[in-house]
This record gives sequence, C-alpha cells and structure tokens, in this order.
Amino acid sequence: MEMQGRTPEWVPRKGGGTYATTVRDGVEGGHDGMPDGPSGQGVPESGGVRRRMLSIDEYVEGVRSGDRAILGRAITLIESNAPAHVSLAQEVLTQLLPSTGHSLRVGITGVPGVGKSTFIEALGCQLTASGHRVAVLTIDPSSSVTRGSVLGDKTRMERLARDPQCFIRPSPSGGTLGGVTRKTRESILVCEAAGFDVILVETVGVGQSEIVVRSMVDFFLLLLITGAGDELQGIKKGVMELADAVVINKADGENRVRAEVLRADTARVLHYFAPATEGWISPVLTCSALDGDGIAGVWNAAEDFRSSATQRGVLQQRRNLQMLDWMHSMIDERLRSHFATDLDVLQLLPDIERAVKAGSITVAHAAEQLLSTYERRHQRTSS
Ligand SMILES: Nc1nc2c(ncn2[C@@H]2O[C@H](COP(=O)(O)OP(=O)(O)OP(=O)(O)O)[C@@H](O)[C@H]2O)c(=O)[nH]1
Ligand SMILES: [Mg+2]
Repeated sequence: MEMQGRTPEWVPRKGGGTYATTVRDGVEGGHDGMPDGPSGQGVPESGGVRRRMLSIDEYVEGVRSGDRAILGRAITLIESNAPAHVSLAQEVLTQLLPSTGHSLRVGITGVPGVGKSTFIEALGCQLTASGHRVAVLTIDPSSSVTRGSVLGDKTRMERLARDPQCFIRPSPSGGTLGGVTRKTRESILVCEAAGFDVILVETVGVGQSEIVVRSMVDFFLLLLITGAGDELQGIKKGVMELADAVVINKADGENRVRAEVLRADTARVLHYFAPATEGWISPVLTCSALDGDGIAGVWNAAEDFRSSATQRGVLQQRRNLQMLDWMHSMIDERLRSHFATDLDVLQLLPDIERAVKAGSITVAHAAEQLLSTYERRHQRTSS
C-alpha cells in the first residue's frame, strides 16, 4: 500500500502554500497541548521534516495510552485531505471507536471578546485541579485565512496550555465548514479515546459556527456580556434558544450590578423559549472568568445537566441523532460536490442560468434539466 514505507508525512511548504493536499502542520507554540512549548515532540519543524509514517497500530496504541505526541499526530492525520491519509485516519478511528463517548462534550460560544478563551482557561484549570483531563478544541471559520485568533488564545490560555492534564488544539485551517466540522467531530472522538473526560469546544460565534458546534456537543453554553446589544449576542440569530446554559461573563468590579440585571432580564426572555434540551430548564448564571468567581457554579450546572439528561435517556438520544445528522450531511455534501463538478452540468449551466435570469424558463424546469443531465451521466457511468 502507498502509505507504507517512507512516505513523507510532512511536505515542505513554500511561501505558506496550500494545505489542501498535505498534512497540515502541527501547531506552533505548544498550542496542541504539549507542555513544553514550540519544541514539543510531535510538532514538525517548519520547512517540513520527513518522518516515519506511523502504522495503524502505533496510532491506536499511542492514542489509547494517552501519548500526547501521537494524539497530536493522529489529529493531524484526521485533518489531512490527502486520500491515502483519509483512509488511514478512518482505519484508526474505527479501532478507537469502542474507547470513545466517555466524556462530557461542552460547546462554548459568544461574540468576539466576550471572554470565551479566558473562561476556558479558568474552567479548564479548575477541572484539571480536581482530577479531570480536559481537551480544548476550537472552531474558527476565519482561521482558514488568517489562522484566526490562535495567537491571541495562546496568551489567554497560557496556564492551561502548560497543564499536563490538558490538551489544546485550535481550529483546523483551510477547507469548507463541512470539512472543519468533520475534523473537529473526529478529533473529539480521538481525544476521548486518549482519556480526556471533558471536551471543551470554543467557537467565535460567527456565521454558522454556533450551529455546527451545537450539533457536536452535549451541553451548549452561551456567554454574554453587558452592553453588547441583544441582537449582536444571539437573540435574533436564535442562538439563545439552543443554549443549555447562559452565562453573563465579566461580572466583576463595577460591572457586577449590570451583569445581575442582564442575568435577570435574560432569564425572563429565556422563559418564553422552548427548552433547548427536553426536560431541562436552561439556567442563567453570572461569572467572572478573570477572577474565577462563579466558574464552579457553571460546572455544577453542566454536571446537573449530565446526570438529568443521562437519566432520562436524552443525552444518548442527542448523540445518536447527531451521528445520523452527521452521516446525512456528509452524504449531502458529497452529492452536491459531485453535481457541482460534473462536466455535463458545468457545460449546460451558463445557458440555463441565463435562461432563468431572462425569465424564459421556470426555475423548476431549469433545476430539472440540470439534474437529469447529471443523472443521465451517472447512469451511463454506473452501467
Ligand atoms: N473584567 C473582565 N475581563 C474579562 C473577563 N473575561 C475576559 N476578559 C477580558 O476580555 C478580553 C477578551 O477575552 P477573550 O477570552 O480573549 O475573549 P474571546 O471571547 O475568547 O475572544 P475571541 O476569541 O476573539 O472571540 C480580554 O482582554 C480578557 O482579559 C472577565 O471575567 N472580567
Ligand atoms: Mg478566544
């Protein structure tokens, strides 16, 4: 098989070239959870280092034994779009599946600057101090261009990044939101197999990313701050309806009173929404991520949620549905991309689009012509 032997895992990138067909770099600066910073093992040096490809067993055993370097490499493998890596990653995942599912998956969203990273640092440190092992993943749609707020996060989660009981991995760069979603979902599974019992997924709350994170976590947390305006913070976008808990952050100093007012107002608004999770009343809390006040209360709410949702079977049901939705969205995405790249369709498309714009053909008829062109070609190739 092509993957065996000395196939290079790391390909030199010139001028920061495309990641699409290569295995993406590990994360510089110890941000992948290596306690010892940029030189941590498992992080390739920039410029590309040829390293021996690990076998499936080495990945599986390494991850199961909690080897952080191999965990980092397994996630890098998952993030690769190269076809050979994709199939190897699926083999590794299949073997790891029995060891997955034993964590509480928590999504954290809120407008930029609300304090998500600071909150995760505070919560993460409290959790590891009480014996938990915490993995932090981020979904940042902007990171495909700029690598997002990784640099900012590095300084805001400094203590946590050095904590040996914590593993931090930023958003995979490049690709569609669908691709990023698959990678993060699979990374959650690998982190669970490596023994992390709390998975925190941060998203910056731009575009569709909150919905995407909601679709992969058990417990979804919305952070708010005073003075940012309701519309901006998700009431109109419908994010508040998805939250299993709403937390007013920065409830410290002079802002404490305003935060309490917003808490009470938000609780009143939430009262009119259908529950985000059947049988669960989403609490509205206050905290200060900066000085740590109220963080334990947020975690208590998450624990209460876990026990109540587990008891009622709602948690398992949510996870089952999430996996089915995931499967269907992967199929949708593949079909759509087949259709959009079909040569016959591409040839016909400009004429059809012109006709639709000119009003000389109905939309239904146009869609029908394109789809039947696609189907005819597909029937030819499959017979
Ligand atoms: N006073 C106060 N400041 C806070 C608190 N939490 C965060 N901050 C500050 O708010 C700013 C933004 O914090 P971040 O944690 O980076 O916010 P974020 O939501 O992760 O931001 P993005 O990743 O850019 O979306 C920083 O300057 C923090 O120090 C808090 O509880 N109280
Ligand atoms: Mg952040």
